[in-house]
Amino acid sequence: QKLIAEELPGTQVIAVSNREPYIHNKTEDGASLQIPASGLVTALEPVMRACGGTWIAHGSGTADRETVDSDDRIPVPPDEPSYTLRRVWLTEEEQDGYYYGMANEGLWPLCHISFVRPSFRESNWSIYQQVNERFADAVAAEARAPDPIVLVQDYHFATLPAMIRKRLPRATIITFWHIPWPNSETFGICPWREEIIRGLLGSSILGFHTRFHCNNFLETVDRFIESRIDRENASVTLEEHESLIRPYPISIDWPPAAMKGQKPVEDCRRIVRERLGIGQNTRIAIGVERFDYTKGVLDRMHAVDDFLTRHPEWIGRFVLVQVAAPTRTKLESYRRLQEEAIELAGLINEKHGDGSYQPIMLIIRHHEPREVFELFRGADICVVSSLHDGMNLVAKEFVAARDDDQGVLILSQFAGASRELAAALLINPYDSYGTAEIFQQALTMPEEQQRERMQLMRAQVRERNVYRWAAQMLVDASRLRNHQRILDLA
Ligand code: GDG
Repeated sequence: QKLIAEELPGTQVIAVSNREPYIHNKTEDGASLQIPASGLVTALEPVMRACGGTWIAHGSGTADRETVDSDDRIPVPPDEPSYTLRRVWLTEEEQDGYYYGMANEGLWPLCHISFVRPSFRESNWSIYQQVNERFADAVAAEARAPDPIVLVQDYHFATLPAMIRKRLPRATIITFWHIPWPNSETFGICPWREEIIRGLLGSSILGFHTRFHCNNFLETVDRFIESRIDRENASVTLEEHESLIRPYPISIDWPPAAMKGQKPVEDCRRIVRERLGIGQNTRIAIGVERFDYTKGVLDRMHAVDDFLTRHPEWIGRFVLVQVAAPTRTKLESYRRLQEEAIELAGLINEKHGDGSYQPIMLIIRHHEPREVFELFRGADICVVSSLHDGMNLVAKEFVAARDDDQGVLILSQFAGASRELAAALLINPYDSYGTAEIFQQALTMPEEQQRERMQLMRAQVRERNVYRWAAQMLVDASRLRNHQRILDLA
């Protein structure tokens, strides 16, 4: 807020994302409000609360859909409005082509190394571009001045930056790509690689979580597009327009809103065990995610199997509680993952469990952030075993939840978060044997060592919180705008 007031006085901020921060669903007695399971929403929401402005997103709830026939605007958050939510309502065909087809069957598996084959259909690509045009219209309609700051979020909008640039040439467009950017050879299999790169280069600043992903992007541009690349400054100039390519490691609010009103850790430990029917002396490892094949949920279960086979003394005294929020269930690959996970949990429970003890508890439903944090506080270990992940906010949330300085984070070396949280126990999730041994190390780690590791990680997340993520982008934007003003004077 202060930054906007001091560095960017009077500047309007417009954010664009697919997911909306508040979903209104129809219930028997009116409407209920849901906060979606999404890393992007977790990160951007506190920033928008602080900056004000407008957030444009696809309207996904069932409550208002019938009452609005065009895009609408509502003040949010509902309890304490501080910015505007403008919803773009998409038809089923638009959602199928743009969201499920192009974004989630094409770009998502293309950018994550998880060996799921991406599929590209011309019809999806054409709807993807049409939907991006609709969002560009919404941005232009919301702009009060010719030069707002527009925050474009993620792989749903690769062609949007150039479309906004056409409508608002003086806008400062900051695009953030929340998922990894693969190497040029991999990206090159996308039939529309050039159009996507050109679309993104409409941005003033293009951000990734890590420098590694920035370098992959520059290498991809170099290979497929005629442009000028300045490696020293990490920028690309295409048709007189320069885009800065920068790493901005995303993070969470500190302290996170979900920490408000949490009971002491002792109480959370007891309550969680009582609620789940787990013995008070049993150790709990917690996993929380959208049920996505990149998160390595099956690999984590295999590691539990190996762990109990090699260390049978933990049978009856250790449970993996896996919370999985259903996501993209319209897609076959996601439905299959759920089926496989249920089956695998069943097999492992049969192998190591009995009537009263089940080593894997799979809970497939959406949880509210408050419940997720209570689970973090009640657990002994948090397991993040992503096969590939841009950042991973669950890891940072677990750390933020542990104000008792206890608990062990097991973290995949293939998640962006592993670069910052080096005090976690790092794993290769493909190595089930190695991960099993890390479980053993985590369960036998002395309290003093837990404290030291946790304190190091907490200092890191506290310092590099989500406001810092946003502030770094906005400071860079402000520099660009000042530079533009100097050019205008000349
Ligand atoms: C993408 C990138 C990057 C989980 N279950 C529920 C729930 N969650 C929340 C978690 C966390 C968020 O969802 C998940 O964030 P992640 O960062 O772990 O993962 P993605 O959704 O894949 O996010 C990722 C992120 O964008 C930000 O740039 O870090 O790499 O893939 O906050 O607590 N939230 C609710 N109910 C649940 O059941 N409300």
